[in-house]
Amino acid sequence: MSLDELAVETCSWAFGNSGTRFKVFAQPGVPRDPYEKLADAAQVHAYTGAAPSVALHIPWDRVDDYAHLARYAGELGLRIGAINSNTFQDDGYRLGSVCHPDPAIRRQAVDHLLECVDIMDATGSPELKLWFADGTNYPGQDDIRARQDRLAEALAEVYARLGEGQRLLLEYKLFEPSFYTTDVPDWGTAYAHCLKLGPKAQVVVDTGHHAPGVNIEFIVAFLLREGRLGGFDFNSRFYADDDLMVGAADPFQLFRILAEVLREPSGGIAFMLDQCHNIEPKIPGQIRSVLNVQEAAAKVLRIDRAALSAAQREGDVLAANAVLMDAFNTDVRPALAEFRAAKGLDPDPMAAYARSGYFAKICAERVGGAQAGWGA
Ligand code: LRH
Ligand code: MN
Repeated sequence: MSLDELAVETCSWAFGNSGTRFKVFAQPGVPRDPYEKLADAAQVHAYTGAAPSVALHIPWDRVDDYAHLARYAGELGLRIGAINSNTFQDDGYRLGSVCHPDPAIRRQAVDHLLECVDIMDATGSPELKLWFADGTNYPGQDDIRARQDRLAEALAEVYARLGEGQRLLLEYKLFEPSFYTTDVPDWGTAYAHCLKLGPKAQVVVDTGHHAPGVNIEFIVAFLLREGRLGGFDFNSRFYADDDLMVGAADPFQLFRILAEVLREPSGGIAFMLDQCHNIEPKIPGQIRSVLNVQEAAAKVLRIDRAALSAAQREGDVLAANAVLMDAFNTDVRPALAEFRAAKGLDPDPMAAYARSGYFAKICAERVGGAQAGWGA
């Protein structure tokens, strides 16, 4: 992959208000509907040239006419990316959704997933991204294996509904909101379900969904080798699912992950952001995140692969490590500024956006109405 081909998918919910269980801090100028979220996402693409699609989350982005929304995205120079389901906010989902003991609740959840595929048909989106909050909080609360049976049954029904060119991306997460079992807790569980489903089912690696110390690039290498890496939910964390800006907490980890992905043509791997800008301004937060992925990718593209393979073959541990560290320690910012200028973009997207006056404009315009958020 060349830097020109690098495309990072922003996420609609990053432009809305978000927070923690302690507080959601509302910010001025926050969008009130999916159209305003798309307008903000278009700003990220306008200044980075590398964010041509935006993921939606249903029902947070529910509209009457999804085809009209997709056309509006097109007018903004964007396309609708992954459609994210939400089976974690209805009162009925207290004990789970597709894994719930009650078949009526499972039916409700599967019907929502099928509605998301209808939305993919209307928006032309190729990806259905499934994350399930399903799990238990206490030993004995439910039958762990029976829940897997229910999950497999639901996934099979949704998989069968997928149309031409559509795929299902299954996301795993170690814990939260469940604190004893999570029904899709790790890459192995997601991978096993995808294998059972078929070739249109792949795994999403959310960089915030692992136990501390897990080597994520190993998981990435393994899934790539199996052809089952569907994409990433990029963010970063110091502790748990902090959903901070990708590359902010651990730029070396992002570099190591991309070093595995960019070894080969990585077409078909979705680079999505899944973040919450709880205290920082949202559009600059997304711009900074896209730039962080670009910088990490630019460093990775400087890895001398021939020298690396030679050192690895010869078992020259230090030489092999040095090849990677040389690339990581390369300051790619001047080259990226030139790369942007050559594409007719401002070399400093953050400064260009700040000078644009867009923020002041939306703060003045977006008065009244309800600001978008997680609605949790
Ligand atoms: C769950 C998750 C999932 C989304 C949500 C916004 O933690 O990572 O990808 O549905 O965040
Ligand atoms: Mn995620």
